[in-house]
Amino acid sequence: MSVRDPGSHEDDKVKALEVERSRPEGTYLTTDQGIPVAHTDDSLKPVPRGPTLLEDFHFREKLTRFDHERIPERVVHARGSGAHGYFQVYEPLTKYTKARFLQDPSLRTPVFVRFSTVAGSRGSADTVRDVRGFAVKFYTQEGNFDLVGNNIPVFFIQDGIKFPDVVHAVKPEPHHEMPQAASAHDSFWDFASLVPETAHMLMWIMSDRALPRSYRMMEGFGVHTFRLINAEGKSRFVKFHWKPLLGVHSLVWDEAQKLAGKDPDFHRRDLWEAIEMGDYPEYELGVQIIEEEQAETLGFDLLDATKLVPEELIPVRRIGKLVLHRNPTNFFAETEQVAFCVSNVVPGIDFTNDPLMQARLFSYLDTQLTRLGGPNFAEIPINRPLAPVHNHQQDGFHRHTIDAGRANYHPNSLSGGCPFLASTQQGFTSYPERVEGEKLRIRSETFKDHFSQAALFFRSLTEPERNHLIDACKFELGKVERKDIRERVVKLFAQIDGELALRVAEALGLPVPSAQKAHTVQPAPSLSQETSPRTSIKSRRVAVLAADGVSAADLAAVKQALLAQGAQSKIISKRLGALKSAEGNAIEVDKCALTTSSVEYDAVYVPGGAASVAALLAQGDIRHFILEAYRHCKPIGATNEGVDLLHSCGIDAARPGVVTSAGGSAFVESFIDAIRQHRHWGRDDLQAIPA
Ligand code: HDE
Repeated sequence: MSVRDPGSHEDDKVKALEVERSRPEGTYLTTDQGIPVAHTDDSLKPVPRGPTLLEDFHFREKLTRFDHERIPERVVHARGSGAHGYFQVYEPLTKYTKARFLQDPSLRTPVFVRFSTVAGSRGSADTVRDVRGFAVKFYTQEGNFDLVGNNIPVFFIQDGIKFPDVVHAVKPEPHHEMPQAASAHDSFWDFASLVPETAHMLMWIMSDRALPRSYRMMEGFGVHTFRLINAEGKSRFVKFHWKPLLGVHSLVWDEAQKLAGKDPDFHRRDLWEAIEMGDYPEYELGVQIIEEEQAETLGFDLLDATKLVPEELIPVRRIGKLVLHRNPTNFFAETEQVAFCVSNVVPGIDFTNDPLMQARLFSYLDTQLTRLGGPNFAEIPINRPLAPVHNHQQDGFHRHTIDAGRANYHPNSLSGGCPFLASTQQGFTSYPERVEGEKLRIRSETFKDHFSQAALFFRSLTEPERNHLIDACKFELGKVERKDIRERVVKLFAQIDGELALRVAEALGLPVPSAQKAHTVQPAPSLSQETSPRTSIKSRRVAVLAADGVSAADLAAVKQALLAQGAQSKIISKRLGALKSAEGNAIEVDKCALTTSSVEYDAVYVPGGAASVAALLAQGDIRHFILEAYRHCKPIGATNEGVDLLHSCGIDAARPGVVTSAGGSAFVESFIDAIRQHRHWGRDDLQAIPA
């Protein structure tokens, strides 16, 4: 019988972790030494009121362990959420790479994914304006491959030596440690205005991309150019992409800020609940493959991480699917202790000379030494490869492996030469790239253009998206106290786009810079979120506002139709318990209006029922709920008397995304279609909405 390769089945990692799990069922309490404990509520002392005795080892152990529970949080990406899953390639990629996990479509490679924000501390809110991390650890048969990406395809800086500077600038200011998880402060914009290479990334973080609706609805990018190497040793450049099957969707800024208070765990909860409910997040892995000769013709440098390759230039080929189907068992053991390292690649994948990537190849392993307390962090269960590990590395803090034998060096004869070297076909061999040049601290001339792609991104957005971006700039700079910094930023914006600079300058009461650069750009629609598929309402949350006397018939029709499309509806009322419908039956309330808010939902529905609507009309919270959802451009549906409630709130049934009718299947279809669109930006009366 052949033994299956570890890492060839989706559950291999979960099974490997099972050995490490400790379950309390049927056990008694013990010390760390396994000594049964009969009493844990009082320390040992001379009765009745004497001092605690030093010999109380149980007391000392319990307190000591508690005192040492914390490890340093990640210096960036401290706040995160993880999930287990698997990756499966659609067809063999043999032509491009020898990586085994990309050869066999029947193989499900186990993965662990961690999503994160960058700037905030571990306890900060999920919905802040920020880049999101999208880090994937593939436990392949040839060892771990970590694709440590972000949800934005470019970065602030071109050379990793500036990473400490950009991170210090965006993190809370050193004198008073404020503000938490926010770029809207002087030091960030001071840095940005002095470092023009930030221009392109500034456009992305001021855009809706920095406010994802869900980790399940954002793209991921490897950012750097990598190499794919095939068995013949041929190298091609590659950019990695993750495409969410639910499409790419965002929150709006006012909503994101409110959510940060109402539910700071909004993204974490969304991911957890989706997986618990079987709505497994899915993403396709995409590649842009670029021949070495082609790289010379792109008009920008592939080694510059402030540049992207527009899909219109080189299409993204979707090569496989990632499915997240299991929540971690323990947050600390898995999500907190997972250690991604950009340097973890498998044969068939290699690095390039991108100076940002080069710094990352050093930094990740280095940071884990402090964060995880020594060099043996790869032995922590979540980090341990499924592929066998044999080498002469030894000792250090927290060593688990017990190495047998006398030979802890290579070459040796005492262990018969083992572990022996893999063949060059099997083992990792670096791509033999030719390198020469003088050693100098100089930026390549090919990295000099900081504005063309910033302009390309800005001009590729739809008008509502551009408005959001400009509003974000007004907000951020409105929080900057120093006028000279604001002025410098506006001058920087003028290098990107005249309209951007003009509108931001006007809002800040600053003169419009005279020197403006006019870029002739051919918009790339793929950069706009609005082009992402709007095919499904799966897992969207619809708030149903109801009180006693609600029409059970209206409610049942809409609820069933939403359910059939995979969406959820939650009945919200003034109190928990059961409502009595107009027809006389009992309807269980899901959420009490006190504990929930419109910002937690994707759409609102008001069913008919005269008594229900009259009761809702008298509640300011409910009117606010509807108006706030309207202001956030969410779909709003109402049937029968429910329509009166919208009218009383001043919402006109003819507005975009407002769906009203006397019920029936036509209503349901239009309402579902409105939810599918996600947000309805065409509402031009939003400034007047008091919510
Ligand atoms: Fe990171 N980054 N980074 N980064 N990064 C870390 O590693 C670093 C960069 C990214 O969920 C740290 O384990 C340098 C780009 C993610 O655990 C640290 C540079 C991209 C995560 C580090 C960058 C990323 C990190 C902190 C510039 C997108 C979270 C804790 C050269 C492609 C991984 C840790 C997780 C985490 C260094 C820039 C993505 C300090 C030096 C560009 C998703 O090693």
